Amino acid sequence: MNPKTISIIGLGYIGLPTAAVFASRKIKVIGVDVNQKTVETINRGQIHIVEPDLDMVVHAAVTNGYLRATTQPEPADVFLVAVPTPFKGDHEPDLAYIEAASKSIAPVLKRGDLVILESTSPVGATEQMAAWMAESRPDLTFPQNHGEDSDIRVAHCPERVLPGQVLRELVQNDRVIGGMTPKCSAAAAALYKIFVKGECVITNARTAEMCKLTENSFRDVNIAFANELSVICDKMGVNVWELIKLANRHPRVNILQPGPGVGGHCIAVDPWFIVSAAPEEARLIRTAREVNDGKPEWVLNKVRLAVAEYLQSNPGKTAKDTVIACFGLAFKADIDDLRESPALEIARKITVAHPGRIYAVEPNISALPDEFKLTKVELIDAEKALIHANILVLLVDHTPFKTLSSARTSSQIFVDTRGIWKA
Ligand code: SAJ
Repeated sequence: MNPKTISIIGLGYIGLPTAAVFASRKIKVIGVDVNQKTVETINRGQIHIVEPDLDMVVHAAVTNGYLRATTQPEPADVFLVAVPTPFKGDHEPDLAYIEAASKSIAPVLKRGDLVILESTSPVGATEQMAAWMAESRPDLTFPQNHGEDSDIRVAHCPERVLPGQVLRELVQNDRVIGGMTPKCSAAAAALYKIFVKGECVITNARTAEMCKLTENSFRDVNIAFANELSVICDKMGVNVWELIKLANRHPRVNILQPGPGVGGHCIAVDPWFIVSAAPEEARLIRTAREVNDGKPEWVLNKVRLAVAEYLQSNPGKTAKDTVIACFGLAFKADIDDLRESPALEIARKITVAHPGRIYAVEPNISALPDEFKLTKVELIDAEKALIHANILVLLVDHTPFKTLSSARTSSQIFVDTRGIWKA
């Protein structure tokens, strides 16, 4: 495939890096986003998200004239939809962004165009997207009713890159390509081969949709196993971190790491799309979600017990005199992303419940999120927190936290949710 122009709809954590990588291969890319500020930032050659090296690639793409952003879709040969798919109140997938994107590109579609859905989606979403476009453009034919000979080709190709390593994984990872017809798949595979060094494996749209949901559910279920083990081991007085290291020496055992819960906008969301489609059958997947979602409450109880223990060994002190420091707010190590972060949720709940001083240590941000304004939480550096806090709560295994253990004093009580501090 040799497209002259590619349009990327949604310039977020997936859309922007993808746009920049296509542009770096000297293809004209039109990025479309509903947010005017995002569009202006990108057109200045800057970025609105944090991802290693992305600023350089975007700056080069814009300066060289290959990448331009706009709020209104324009004609192109390929449209790549990378918009969010959150869930609604009862964990049902919310396709509103995909619907809006489909309806916004429909007026500029022309015969021969290829439309690819990259957003993580429930099974059937690609067909639904094609139906929305067909509704708006009765003058064009689509694969659902014209098969191989349709004017417009439609495919699902889920993104699978790890935040923090997006630029490397975009190029190196294998891609699952699910066209609505074999011709759609072939066109999409040819497109990705422009920059993908991994294999482009062809299947149908529904299997590709389920594949992405399966990958994230697999990880969620495995983290839930580790989280459940951590709760069981705590009850039994067994060190779960040592236990997992030992068990993982078995050639067919590979247990993941327990933590304060599962965060981010993917693993804590996508399994619900399976549960919502098969509520009776998806028993393990639902339970894993519940186990992981229950972990922050368990950690909060540990913090309450730590405060009680501190007060017991320091007669005359009150909870108001007790200083708690939370180490880490991000949803995982060495990133600044606070979205759906269990660490942030725990810090927020400590802030509500604890009458004393609270420190937050988060080396990857320069200011606390707005919700902490007007609260007693103070963003300080790790050294200061280690001097002044009585209770240390380790929530994220950021690299700089790993060596802090030796600086603790024996009177400080700690709650280590990541197993990186020595007892
Ligand atoms: N976590 C643990 N223990 C572990 C591993 C992770 O508690 O052993 C926690 C993390 O702290 C974090 C959450 O799980 O809160 C998710 O982190 P992650 O690194 O497992 O995954 P994400 O959300 O950053 O990215 C995932 C990836 N999916 C898989 O690895 C199967 C990525 O490849 C996907 O592209 C991404 O979701 C997505 O966009 O769907």
